[in-house]
Amino acid sequence: MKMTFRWFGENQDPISLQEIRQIPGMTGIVTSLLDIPAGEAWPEERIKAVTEAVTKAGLKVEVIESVNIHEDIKLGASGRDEKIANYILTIERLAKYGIKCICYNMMPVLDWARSHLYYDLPDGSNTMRYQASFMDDITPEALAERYAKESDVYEMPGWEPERMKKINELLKSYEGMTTDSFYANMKYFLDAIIPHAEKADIKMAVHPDDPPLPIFGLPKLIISHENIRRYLDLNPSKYNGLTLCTGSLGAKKGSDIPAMIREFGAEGRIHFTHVRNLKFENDTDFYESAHLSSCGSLDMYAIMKAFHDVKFEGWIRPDHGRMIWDEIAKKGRPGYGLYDRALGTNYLLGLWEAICRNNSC
Ligand SMILES: [Mn+2]
Repeated sequence: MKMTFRWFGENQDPISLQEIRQIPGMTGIVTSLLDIPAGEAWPEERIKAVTEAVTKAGLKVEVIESVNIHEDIKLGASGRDEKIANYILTIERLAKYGIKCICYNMMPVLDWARSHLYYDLPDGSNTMRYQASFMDDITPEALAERYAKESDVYEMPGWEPERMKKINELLKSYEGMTTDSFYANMKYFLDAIIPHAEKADIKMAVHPDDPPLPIFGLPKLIISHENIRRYLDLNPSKYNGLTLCTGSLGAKKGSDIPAMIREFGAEGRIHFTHVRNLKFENDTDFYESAHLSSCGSLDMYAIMKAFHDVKFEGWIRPDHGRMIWDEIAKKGRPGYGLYDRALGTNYLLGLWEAICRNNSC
């Protein structure tokens, strides 16, 4: 298991690589080039610059999160072949600089969504929250405006104002899309890229839809054990794998995350994992809690034990944390402050050490 931390890049993140390096047990960085639009090939000099900056800081970058998928690919639209060719170019260029895993998602139109970015908790911290009734009553434009106002220093990936201008057009393009045709479009993409990922030795790791609930009538496919199985079966290569995100899968009540880890992990299909906790307020509403089992609704010990039992050797990172210790003043990206994720890291490493010692490995 290799412990990593998400860093959004120079001028994109208030947290420095030096601060991340000081987290005990931290070895790697997960990053991206946020300004390159989906569908374009990543310029080699940019990849070189970011990997060199991370190496210079004493850390390693082996995972990219994310190389985003253009809507034409998800929709099976006529422009998809050109975008797929650029995706393959990006895979080949990333491989030259030591990248071993690419995280991406198949969420239509929108990236992850929450009703509240800074929801106050009784202990004085704040966190992200998902309240279903709030989401039912809001338009995508109003939600984007709210995000822009609340997170006013950094644009939220997937919710960029430029993109939001075309939101209704984008939503419309999914009208009439059936589950079968969506899977067919995914298969077309996977069959095109996976042979190149194999050659480049880069593991592709799809991230589940977050949250695993329908928003604005859009189809949500990567949300459950059954759907993940169908996605992995679209292309049987081990290079077609999963980013197991406990917070995304866990937001669907009743999901048995340890069972998924045991099944997909034993098959060597989990390459990357985001491990975080959340606290259910009722069947659909939740807020993102501190990582400890006692703070949320997920059993973090059972999750880490399952990873241990399948001999997980991929990359792990703590995921969204709360904003604590006046961090809000530093304007961290929602969910991506330094302190709570650093605490989460060490909680996960503590669980791991105890599990390993108890199992004499
Ligand atoms: Mn995640």
